[in-house]
Amino acid sequence: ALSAAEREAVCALWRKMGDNVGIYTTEALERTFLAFPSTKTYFPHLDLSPGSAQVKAHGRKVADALTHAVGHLDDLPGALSELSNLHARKLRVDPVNFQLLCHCLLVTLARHYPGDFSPAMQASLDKFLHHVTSALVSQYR
Ligand code: ZNH
Repeated sequence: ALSAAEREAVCALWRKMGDNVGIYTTEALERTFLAFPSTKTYFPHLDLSPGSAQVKAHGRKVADALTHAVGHLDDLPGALSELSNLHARKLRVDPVNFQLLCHCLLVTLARHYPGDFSPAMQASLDKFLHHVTSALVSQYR
């Protein structure tokens, strides 16, 4: 689990982001699709071109799920169980792809919050995203 200091770092950055979580999650998705094109195969039904309204809408949903997770750091598996079920059984996303998206989320946040992105902040966010990923892939078998 995250230490008190790690939680505070994640929560502080989330408070600072406010309404921008959706914008930055969308940027992270765009970076993921560009840097790791194989991730696009899960979205054949969406327009993935830069600036796409569909990617923006999807980014907002993923952002809301991340914000929900920040609010439930004590029970991520419980808070994300429905989403885990969706990704495992219906979407069948290979777990490796979560690491790629998480990497791009870190890069995006480092770019927009350079002054906040100390090594400790990076480690805290990485741990948070790792726990989110663990929760999301917990129903894979
Ligand atoms: Zn996912 C969907 C979240 C990752 C793929 N997602 C989704 C949603 C959400 C999410 C919230 C919506 C749901 C509903 O609608 O109900 N994801 C998420 C998160 C994460 C993720 C939080 C991490 C962090 N995903 C992911 C990945 C992938 C994916 C990595 C691949 C690559 N998803 C997906 C898909 C979908 C989703 C395909 C569906 C879309 C549509 O719209 O169709």
